Amino acid sequence: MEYYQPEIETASREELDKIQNERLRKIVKYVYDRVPLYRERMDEAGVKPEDVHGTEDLYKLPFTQKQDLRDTYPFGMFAVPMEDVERLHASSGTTGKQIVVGYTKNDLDTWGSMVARQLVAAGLTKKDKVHVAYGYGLFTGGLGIHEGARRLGCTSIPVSSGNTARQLAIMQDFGSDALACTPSYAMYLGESAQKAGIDTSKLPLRAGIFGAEPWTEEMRKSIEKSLNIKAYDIYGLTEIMGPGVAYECSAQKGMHVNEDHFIIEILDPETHKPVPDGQKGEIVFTCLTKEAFPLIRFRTKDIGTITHEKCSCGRTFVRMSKPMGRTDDMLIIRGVNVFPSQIETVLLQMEQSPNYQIIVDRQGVLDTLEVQVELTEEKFSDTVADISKFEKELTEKLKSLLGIAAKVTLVDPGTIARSEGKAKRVIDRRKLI
Ligand code: DLL
Repeated sequence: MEYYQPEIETASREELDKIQNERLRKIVKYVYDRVPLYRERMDEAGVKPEDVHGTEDLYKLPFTQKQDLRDTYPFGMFAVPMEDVERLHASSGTTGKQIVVGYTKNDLDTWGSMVARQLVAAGLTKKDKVHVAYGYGLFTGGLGIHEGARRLGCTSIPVSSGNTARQLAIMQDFGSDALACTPSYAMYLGESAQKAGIDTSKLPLRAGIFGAEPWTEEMRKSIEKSLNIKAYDIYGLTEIMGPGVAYECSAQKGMHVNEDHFIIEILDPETHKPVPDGQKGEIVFTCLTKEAFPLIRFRTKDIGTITHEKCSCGRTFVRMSKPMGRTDDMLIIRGVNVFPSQIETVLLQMEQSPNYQIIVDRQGVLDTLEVQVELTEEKFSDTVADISKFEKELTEKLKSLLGIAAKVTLVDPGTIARSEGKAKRVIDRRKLI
């Protein structure tokens, strides 16, 4: 069995506990001294850094969530001055504004080795060429995998996302050994390869490093067949580290969480108390080593389970399940996080009726997003030319805010069903879980 850092990936529970306890004490003091939000929250809760001796005291610490990042936008929760920040990344927040995170040089080094662990767990070595088709840019996927491939000594092929014909040509001509992208894009690449008559069994490609969105075992099988590879799941989120938080090994029975850098808790979303292994709850992470942007007890809103059972691969890190849903309304469409409230923001900016409905579907292997917007009586009486101008403007605004294209369908006033309780804004016809 190959590991990237065997001494830590197979460390005993006692050693891991010791590392976590020491690092937790240090990071709690670090954030208390450097980030006003933590100092205020901890003072309010009557907790001092010295009250936290180890993971058994985690429950004393206040939670953080996406809203905190929005409230302190852009850099209010950074723990180092900007001169020590080597890179910024961002992702969408619940309304128009992005949330921003930062990495110091050491953070980028750690990130690289965590992703390198994933690549080794997927059977890669420095001899391999890693085709990175996650988006490069503020999204953590592209540059995160890139950092890991670099760290392991692989040859990176930084293709970024899009332009499927070119992706396939590169895969054939350069001989990519591994493909890293969202599972839905991998499905699309597989389907396109078949359509183009490419015999994937003749390609060197043998592993896929897929994550950033929910995907099923059926999708895994279908990708493995069409691309003739073994597909591995990886999990991460912008706020914590992007890809590099948890990864599958050859056993493929859950994702190992990099416990020397993160503590995972599974909490009952109502009581906030830990649930036993195997029971569903909200996934909460604490960063143990990050310098620029260490989050303590960050509520991911992802629902999942963990197990401490021994894994046949020899790794001792706890394993988390695939996320089984979310406690909020975040949708992931073609790998992009979309909140219904972002759409509402655009409509309100354009002084439109707040009656809308979002329809997410899957055509072939691609997610589709349609926004049905009810015209106001006033707009309805406009000329056809005016209405079509409005439709165009709305389409453009949505695209620029969401980062993906949505089909806008304007409907007559009063036609979107009114609800007596919570409005049902989203109809998701994809079968993902
Ligand atoms: O998606 C980071 C990432 C990039 C992970 C590349 C893996 C590979 P965000 O855009 O902030 O970050 O989205 C994070 O995506 O809270 C989950 O809901 C979802 N997610 C991420 N990985 C998986 C996965 C990146 N393997 C949000 N399975 C998370 C299911 C996933 N959902």
